[in-house]
Amino acid sequence: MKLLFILPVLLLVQNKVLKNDKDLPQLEPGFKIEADGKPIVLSIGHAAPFVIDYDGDGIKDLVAGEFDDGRARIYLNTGTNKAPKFKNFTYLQAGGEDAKVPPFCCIGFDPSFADLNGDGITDVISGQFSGGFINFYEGTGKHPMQFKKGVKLAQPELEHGLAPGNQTWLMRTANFIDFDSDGDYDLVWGNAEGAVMYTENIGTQTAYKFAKTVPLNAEGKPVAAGSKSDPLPVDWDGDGIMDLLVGTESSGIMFFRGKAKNSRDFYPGVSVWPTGEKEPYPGYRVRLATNDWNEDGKLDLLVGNCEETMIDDQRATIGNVYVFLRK
Ligand SMILES: [Ca+2]
Ligand SMILES: [Ca+2]
Ligand SMILES: [Ca+2]
Ligand SMILES: [Ca+2]
Repeated sequence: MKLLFILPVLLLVQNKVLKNDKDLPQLEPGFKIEADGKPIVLSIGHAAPFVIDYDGDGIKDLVAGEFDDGRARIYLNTGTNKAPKFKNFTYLQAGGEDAKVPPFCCIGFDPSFADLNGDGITDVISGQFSGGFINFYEGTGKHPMQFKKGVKLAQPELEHGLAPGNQTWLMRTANFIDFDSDGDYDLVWGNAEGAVMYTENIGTQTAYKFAKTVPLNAEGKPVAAGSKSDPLPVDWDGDGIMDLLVGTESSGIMFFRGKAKNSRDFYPGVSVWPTGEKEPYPGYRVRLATNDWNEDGKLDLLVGNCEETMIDDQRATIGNVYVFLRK
């Protein structure tokens, strides 16, 4: 009698584990985002996309970080929300000049937009390779967006030095999101060793203060995503529970399905691509964003990559931004 009562509950829980490919959100073949009829090419690669209405006209725009000079390009949308079109770009401005982070190894400008200080104006943040530093550019409220000169976030937890042999603070890919749904922005970040870390904001909406960093887990063990992880917390399967998409060095993208609201524990990671399918883009070191790109009510995936090529007979790296629409 007792068993009969418990069994349906167990089945319900087990169904949440991805059993096979049909449980994966299905994606259409991808395409490269173009500007003026040609694919956008990010200099020295490490393309890091973010979608936001940059000029405040109600139509979403594209921000794409790149390695070269550690800058971020702004592509204003000359089309619509349903059918974005881009022409040319300008560089993201802070303190009256191009905002730059120190590009090194495997990360250039890696933008995350959030109103971190809660003044109603969007700010922009980017991690960097060395020292675990996070660059904070406070928004001024102008349209198109303008930012104050960058500062390193002044929080002890965010200022760990470069300990010999410790890769934890190297290549901090920082994403700000309200992970625990308490109204303030928390920090979810990846690093050179492929971990996914969580630094909770224990301050208030207007005065951030960060707790000690802890790992995010899969089945109770710290998430291990190969190396050079770029985690993106998002409800990817649309069940109301936050999941984790993690871009990796090898070009793969892992999907960790969320177990419960505000839980730091996730189901085991699987590829977002069906079993046996190769990633539908060349290169490696992918950076992710999600957005309903074609406004059909379904969340789509944007992937920035890094790819080796030849420019003027010299070996070089470039990056593109791909869109994968949800079926
Ligand atoms: Ca702000
Ligand atoms: Ca929060
Ligand atoms: Ca979910
Ligand atoms: Ca869509």
